[in-house]
Amino acid sequence: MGNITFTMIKPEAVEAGNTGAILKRIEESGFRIVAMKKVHLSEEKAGKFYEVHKERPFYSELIEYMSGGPIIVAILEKENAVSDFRTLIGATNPEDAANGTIRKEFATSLAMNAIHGSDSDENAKIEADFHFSNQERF
Ligand code: IDP
Ligand code: MG
Repeated sequence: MGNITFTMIKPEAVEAGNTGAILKRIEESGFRIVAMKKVHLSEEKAGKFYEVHKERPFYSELIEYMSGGPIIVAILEKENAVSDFRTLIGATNPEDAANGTIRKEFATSLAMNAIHGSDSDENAKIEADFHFSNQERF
């Protein structure tokens, strides 16, 4: 038993057929999948998920992108889940992402960076609860 983080495989990575390869990287890195599904967020729902970024200049671009196609959402469990997962995915901008990270391998730009990872234990819980009921977690 560890703690949890929340992830999304973003639309362009799903569209490109990278779901399986990314999930393989995640499981090989010691994360256990607690819950997972494929969803297509409405603009309204994407807007609510990213409400913390409302004031940032890229907010409307982000909402359009994240509601532009289906995504994979999942809850992951591991010791130090949040920080270990941020290390695994790499920096927000793939140009700054370290070799061997998921964003280095799969991201196509700063905006289209393949994958999301929660930035704190508190946000991991909020984001997991946004997408999953308790009955969907195993
Ligand atoms: P994070 O995903 O690494 O935590 P955040 O700063 O929380 O990065 O930004 C959320 C998402 O918004 C990023 O993953 C990326 O898709 C997008 N984003 C961040 N900065 C920019 C930007 O300057 N232009 C366009 N999109 C951006
Ligand atoms: Mg973030």
